[in-house]
Order: sequence, then structure tokens, then C-alpha cells
Amino acid sequence: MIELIQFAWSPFCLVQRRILEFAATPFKCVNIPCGDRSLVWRLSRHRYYAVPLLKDGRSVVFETDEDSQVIAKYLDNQLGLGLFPRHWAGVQNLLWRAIEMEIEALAFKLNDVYYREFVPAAEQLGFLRHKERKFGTGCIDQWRTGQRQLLRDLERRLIPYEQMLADRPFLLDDRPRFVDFDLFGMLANFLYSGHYALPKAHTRLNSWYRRLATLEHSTLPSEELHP
Ligand SMILES: N[C@@H](CCC(=O)N[C@@H](CS)C(=O)NCC(=O)O)C(=O)O
Repeated sequence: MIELIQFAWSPFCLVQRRILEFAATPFKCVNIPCGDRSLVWRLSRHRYYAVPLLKDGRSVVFETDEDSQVIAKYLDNQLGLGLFPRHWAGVQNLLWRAIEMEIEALAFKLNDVYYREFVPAAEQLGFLRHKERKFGTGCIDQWRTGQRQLLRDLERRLIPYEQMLADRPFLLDDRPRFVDFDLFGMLANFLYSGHYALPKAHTRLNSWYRRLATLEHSTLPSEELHP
């Protein structure tokens, strides 16, 4: 059975988890402590320490750079999900960079404000230290103080995605592509603490999110392989 090695709240893990659920393939999430990457380190034979990492029998799959999308492409190939059709190549790359930089940068800060509610007590020191080493002393307090502005920024940065849904059910097409799952994962991270909702003004995005949250590939009409 496929195993997804993860932190439950990680935006990048939430992308892969939703893809696996969409595929309706049997899989198991293995949550590791955020301060102990030894399982990832061991499985990757000392080549990787981030999450997610995917184990599928003897295959161990992980990213090779910030933009590689190796895990999603692997799942797409194995499970035939149509997430990376040739006619959207390039466009999807540009979009996932924007999603993972501009949306993720706000989503994780807003969620981290509530880290004491979802990071196990024994891991909170390591979590805070990791964040402060990366973003500076007091960063989470600053994000808490700036919460309203971060929410306004998120609403504004989501406008193009709301616009993309004006005349089609998914961001690019009449069926979900990788960028739909990518944006979904960033927003699922934003919503993880349970303290937020998607901006009300973005009505199409709200309904897209609800649809994508439970959608299964088998319910979509079949697609020609080489359109
Ligand atoms: N581009 C990678 C990014 C993965 C990533 O940044 N994961 C975070 C957790 S959300 C991580 O483990 N970072 C390394 C660290 O925290 O030391 C992907 O798409 O999977």
C-alpha cells in the first residue's frame, strides 16, 4: 500500500493527500514528528529530509527541487489521473510557482498563528525554534499581530483564481489538473486550524473548494489520452 510520510498540516502534504483520495487508491498517512526527520532521511537513503515523501512498495519518491512535482507526476503516471496533460505544460509550471510562492507564503503564516492548537505539546519547542531560525525571532507573534492584513492580502492574491473560475468548473479546464490540487493544498493548510474560512467574496472559489474536497477521479467522464 502507498504510504505518504507527512505532517498533517503541511500544505505540500495536503496536496498529495488530496490527489491520493481523488484517485481512490488505498494509501496510508504516516505522521512523523516535525522535529524528527529520521524516517525520511532513512527512506531516501540520506538524500532528503523534507515532507512529503511517498513510499510505494520498493519505490521511494521525493522532490528534487522546489519546482519538481516529482510525487504528483509519479502518482499521475501510476494512476492515470490526467493531471499533467501536454497542452497545459508550461502554463501549469508558471501557475504552480505562483501558488506555492504567493499563496503558500500567506497561508502557512496564518495557520501557524495557531500552532499551539495543532502541534503536539512535545513538538512545540522544535516547531517554534525552526520557524524563528528561518523567519526571525518573534515571527509567529508578528504574524498574529498582522493577521488582519495577512487575511486582506490573501483575499487579494486569490482574485486571479476566482477570475479563472468565471466560465469553467476548474482553474484551467472542465476537469481538475495539478494546479487545482496545488491550490487546494495551500488553502487546506490555511483552513487547517479551523479558525478561518475562505473569503466570502470569492463565491466561485468557495464552491470549487467544496467540490474538489470530495471529488473522485472515477466520477469524471473519461478523457481521450491524446486530445
Ligand atoms: N517543494 C517541496 C516543498 C516541501 C516542503 O517545503 N516541505 C516542508 C514542510 S511543509 C519541509 O519539510 N521543509 C523542510 C524543513 O522544514 O526542514 C514539495 O513540493 O514537496
